[in-house]
Amino acid sequence: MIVLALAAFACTEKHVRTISPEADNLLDRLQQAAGDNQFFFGQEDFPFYGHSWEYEEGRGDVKEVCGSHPAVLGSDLGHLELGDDKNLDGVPFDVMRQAMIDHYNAGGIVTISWHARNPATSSTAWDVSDNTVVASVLEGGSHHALFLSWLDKVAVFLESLKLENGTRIPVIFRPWHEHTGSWFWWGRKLCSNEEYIALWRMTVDFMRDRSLDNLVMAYSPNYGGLTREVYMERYPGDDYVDLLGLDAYGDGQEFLNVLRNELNMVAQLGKEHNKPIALTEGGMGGLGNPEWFTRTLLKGLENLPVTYALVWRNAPDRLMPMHIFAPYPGHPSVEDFIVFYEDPRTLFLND
Ligand code: BMA
Repeated sequence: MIVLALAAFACTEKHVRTISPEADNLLDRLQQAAGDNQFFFGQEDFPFYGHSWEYEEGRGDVKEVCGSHPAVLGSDLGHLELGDDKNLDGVPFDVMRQAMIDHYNAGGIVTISWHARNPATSSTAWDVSDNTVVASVLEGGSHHALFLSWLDKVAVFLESLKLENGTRIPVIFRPWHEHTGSWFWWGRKLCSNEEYIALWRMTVDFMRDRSLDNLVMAYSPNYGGLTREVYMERYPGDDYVDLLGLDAYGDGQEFLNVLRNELNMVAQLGKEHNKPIALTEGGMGGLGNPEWFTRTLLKGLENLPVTYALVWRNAPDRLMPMHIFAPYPGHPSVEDFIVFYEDPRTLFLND
């Protein structure tokens, strides 16, 4: 009896789950938006660069099209694990930190993903040459110590996201995403369900042991072929996830049908598990359909309790031609985007 009681105490002492008032408030804001049949619009990296500019204070492609920045700022921590001062897309971490704090102060929402490099081969997150990598970072594995040092660097960054009064800003943290596909070293064919869940829990427990209570953990499988079973087969548990996501890229009727089906399923799961849901990543690469925002995105989310939708980055054209997911001034989808912006269901930073 005594032994059991002690064990239970030790268990609750370690990995304690607490959520800061700011993170709790963020969850409430998300649920409230969905309750009002609205969603927050977001874009990856929008304050750092756009189609034809880089690092110019105050600029933003979306803002230059409709008058407001997106409500959600997404950015990625890839290469932080290497000790670099810029992320995998060249964004200095100091600039990123300040932009996140400023965005929160302006009323916005911040989300972070992490395209961590392959810890076994030192190549990119997309190196799927070896299916023992996840196992190797878990306790007892050959890359466990290295991986803990990576988690430490991420924790240090997350700890630094604070206001002058010391309050940490709430962050939707979304590691190990699109795991139902097999293009990242943590993908479906690259590890077992048990290994994936262990990777996720180890990540969350590490942050909890550092008292990081400002994180809203987002789980985001990839669009396509998602039955309930597939969506949930790697679910780390209600204590380890705060938001149910979906990453979905595409256009056209077939895409729309599947998107709505899968979001419906995620919405049902969100209801059962009492978690907000979101389109955690998406878009139409190159934005070739000038009516994508109203005909695909708005239609895709219609009457579903999706709390936010984040489109991917507008990379500078000189670096990646037409790697764009939102309009910039002069783009053929500007007119349609303004209709999207003015729709009472969409929430931008100005809202
Ligand atoms: C991908 C592309 C890459 C980028 C990565 C991480 O979808 O945009 O160019 O490095 O995301 O942001």
